[in-house]
Amino acid sequence: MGQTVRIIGAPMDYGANRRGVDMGPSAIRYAALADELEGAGVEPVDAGDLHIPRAEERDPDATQPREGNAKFLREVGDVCSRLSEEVAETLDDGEFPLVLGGDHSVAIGSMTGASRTAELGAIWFDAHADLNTPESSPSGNVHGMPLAAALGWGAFDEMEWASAPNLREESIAYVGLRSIDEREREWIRDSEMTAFTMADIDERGITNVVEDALDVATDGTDGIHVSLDLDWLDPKAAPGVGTPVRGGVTYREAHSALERVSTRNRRDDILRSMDVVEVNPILDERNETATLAADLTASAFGKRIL
Ligand code: NNH
Ligand code: MN
Ligand code: MN
Ligand code: MN
Repeated sequence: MGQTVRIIGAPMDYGANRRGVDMGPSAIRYAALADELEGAGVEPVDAGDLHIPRAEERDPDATQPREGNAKFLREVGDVCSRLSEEVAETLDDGEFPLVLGGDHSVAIGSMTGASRTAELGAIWFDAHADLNTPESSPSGNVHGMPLAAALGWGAFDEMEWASAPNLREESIAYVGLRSIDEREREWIRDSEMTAFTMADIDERGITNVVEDALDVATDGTDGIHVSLDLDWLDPKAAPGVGTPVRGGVTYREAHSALERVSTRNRRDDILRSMDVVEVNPILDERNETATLAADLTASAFGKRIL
């Protein structure tokens, strides 16, 4: 048997603008994630779900940053701190942390945990840039902020749970961007991050773009975090997400991308952690988006057609 992959459910929806993503971990498990992983040649172990109080029992505005707006900030901080511990412990135990969201703010916990004892690169498969700070956010939803949080930008600099200790801008690559807020656009241009938009994929093809993203994230790092937001895909392929944006990657492009990740991983042992987020079963059609999430994860771990 290959590597042990520890499945960690983070059924949290505090960071999203609507309920439903808290059911993501159940839906992805129901879509036979464990069998898919076994088929890919790794050994899944399920650590169960983090305990997450229901949003209705909490006050979204109980804690606010010094400036701006970030709903359920205290709750997100609490969950991400616990998740970070679990991810770090998984790595200590020699296993691979696979985090099932939940909304994309879980990535703050994944990345802080995975970067405790290693320089971390990151590939962000997403329609969105997730680079808002509480000051710039148009929505106050923390799922639009995880990269800013992990980089310690804006009001996040004083939140100890948020910053990833060993994650540098220059080791982050976006793939598939198509919905960027005004301030995010300026910040991406001024930053050292690498951003491949849908236009880059149109022009150069998904495999070239992903190879370049892998070069960026692996250069000078000890391993990479792969963050897979299902709204990265076109809504035709992945309807079960809270913030669909037309013009995303196709079913085949998505598989191809994650197959590139696994091919590189087989060669250079680069994968350190991964999260699969934003699956919303309430908005889905026959669990199709969760099924796709499970399939794509298996592709990242080496599942092949033949
Ligand atoms: N950029 C918007 C915001 O910050 C939308 C973010 N939504 C996402 N991100 N689903 O992946 O609110
Ligand atoms: Mn242990
Ligand atoms: Mn996202
Ligand atoms: Mn998104």
